[in-house]
Amino acid sequence: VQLDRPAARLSLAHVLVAFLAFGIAAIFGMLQGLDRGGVITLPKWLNYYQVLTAHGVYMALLFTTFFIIGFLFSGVARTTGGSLPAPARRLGWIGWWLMVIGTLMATVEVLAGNASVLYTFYAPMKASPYFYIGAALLVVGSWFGGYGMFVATHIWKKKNRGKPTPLLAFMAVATMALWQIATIGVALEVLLQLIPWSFGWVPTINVLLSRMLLWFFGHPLVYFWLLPAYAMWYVNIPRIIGGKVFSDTLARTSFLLFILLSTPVGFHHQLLDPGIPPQWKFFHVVLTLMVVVPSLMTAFSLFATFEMAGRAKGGTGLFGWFKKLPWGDARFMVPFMGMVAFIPGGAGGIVNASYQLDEVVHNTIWVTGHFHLTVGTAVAMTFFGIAYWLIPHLTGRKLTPAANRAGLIQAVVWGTGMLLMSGSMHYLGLLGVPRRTAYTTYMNDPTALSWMPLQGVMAVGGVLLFIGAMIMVGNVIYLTWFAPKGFEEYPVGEPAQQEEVPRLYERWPVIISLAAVLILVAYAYPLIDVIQNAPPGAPGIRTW
Ligand code: HAS
Repeated sequence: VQLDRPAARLSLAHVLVAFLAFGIAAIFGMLQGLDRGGVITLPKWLNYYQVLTAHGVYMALLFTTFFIIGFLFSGVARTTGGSLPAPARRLGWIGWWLMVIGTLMATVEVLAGNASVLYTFYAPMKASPYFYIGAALLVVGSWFGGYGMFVATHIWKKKNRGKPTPLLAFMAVATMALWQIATIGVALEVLLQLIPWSFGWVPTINVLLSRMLLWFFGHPLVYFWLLPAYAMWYVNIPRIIGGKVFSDTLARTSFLLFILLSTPVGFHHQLLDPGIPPQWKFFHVVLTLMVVVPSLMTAFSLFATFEMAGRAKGGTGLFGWFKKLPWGDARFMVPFMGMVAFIPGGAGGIVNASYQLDEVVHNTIWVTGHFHLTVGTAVAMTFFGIAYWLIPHLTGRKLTPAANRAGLIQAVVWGTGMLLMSGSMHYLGLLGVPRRTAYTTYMNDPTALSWMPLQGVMAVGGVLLFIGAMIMVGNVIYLTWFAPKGFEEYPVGEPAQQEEVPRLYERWPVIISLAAVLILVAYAYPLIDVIQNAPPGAPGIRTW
């Protein structure tokens, strides 16, 4: 199935903005890495915190959100007949414009030095109101993207009564449903707290409440990044390796578990925050360890998919099937490297989530290492792998052997860069090195001086990542405008066996209500507590 032009244009518009943001983010990333490592000193008008904010916002918020919406739209179109109904496309374009306008507003403010608040924009650090409005537009725009996907799938369902939604479209709906729930937190924070406060309409802000609302959003945000990568691993990879989807129902189950469990866990980012009773933190820790389960199911399912495909190709013995996988195909190899990185990345997450262990690593550069393995390697490399077939499919071109080779080289450069950078970050974190600080030797303190060699390794890793990013951007430009014309397959795997999808799996009101109940149990009391008991008059801390 070839996507028709209108659907392809919508998807491509998102993907191209994503890679533009990615390229800019990579430049900022290298600059802040070199500054922190003491290799260069950034000027006052473009200081470390400004550049770090730009890097975080562009990479973690813009690259991901634009790419995800572009990819998921294409997945819905591909599995529901090759096109998107007009109302869905209209919603998609409204969303795209809102996101672009929001991006431009936020960019101006960051570059002007009015918003050096990092990508988590914690109060009481204050940015210009236009930065927050830009962020709000980004979120609202992404909602429209989600509505577009809901409408497209709904129309398909009406025409195909009784049939389950195709797996990839189901995953798109699940991801965007999760996103709708997650963004309630940040929307409330930005609209009711940050914007009025930064305009000066209210004198103070309830910092504890703002952090709680941010992390209500912040953890499901990471699953909003992860689930499209999982969709690729579950649905596209089997076809690329010449195999089958191990189990359709298992894949759907893991996505539903993410909807239920990814929000009521935010306190694991706040285990060291004041104002939250420890029993509530412990409750969120328990739920966090439960949200690990769908990832373990995914790992299991991937191993099964690989083994089945390898054996079908004649691989024998305990590991003979492994050799039969298409190691020279960038569409497989690049995401595979991401999967491998996700094993230590996920294990690090479990360390973070373990209440007592987090006391060791919280606010150290270990956490930065953790998210460069998860979002920076597992998710980003999967998105690269998607780009190698999605972009030529959308532009009517071919992934040439040269572009494939460039993809493999890019992956080695990126992977090595991450290994050096993230490895050093994890180690330094255990020594207590703080995250989010510009270059400092703490007045030549011997302990701080002993960190410097590894900070240098981090900077070398950063340079490699920059080179990798530029190869990627070059490949995106090539595949969009210069590769030879032709047809590139949009790979979608078939299930290994026909399974009856339980009807409950598509009863969205029931699923969302269940998620709401869990959220209420996990958050209602602490939220009321933090609103009612905020110390009035304390500087920078009051209820809205
Ligand atoms: Fe995390 C902090 C806990 C997953 C991103 N995380 C962060 C931050 C980010 C982030 C950005 O509990 C920093 C926020 C900030 O700026 O302050 N995280 C977890 C847990 C998981 C987890 C329990 N995180 C992610 C993912 C992210 C991400 C995914 C982005 C995409 N994280 C935390 C905690 C903190 C935190 C605390 C706060 C720390 C602090 O103190 O501030 C779990 O979801 C992880 C489960 C994953 C697995 C791995 C499954 C493996 C698979 C691959 C299979 C491989 C194959 C290939 C098949 C259990 C599916 C095999 C081939 C071979 C050859 C072997």
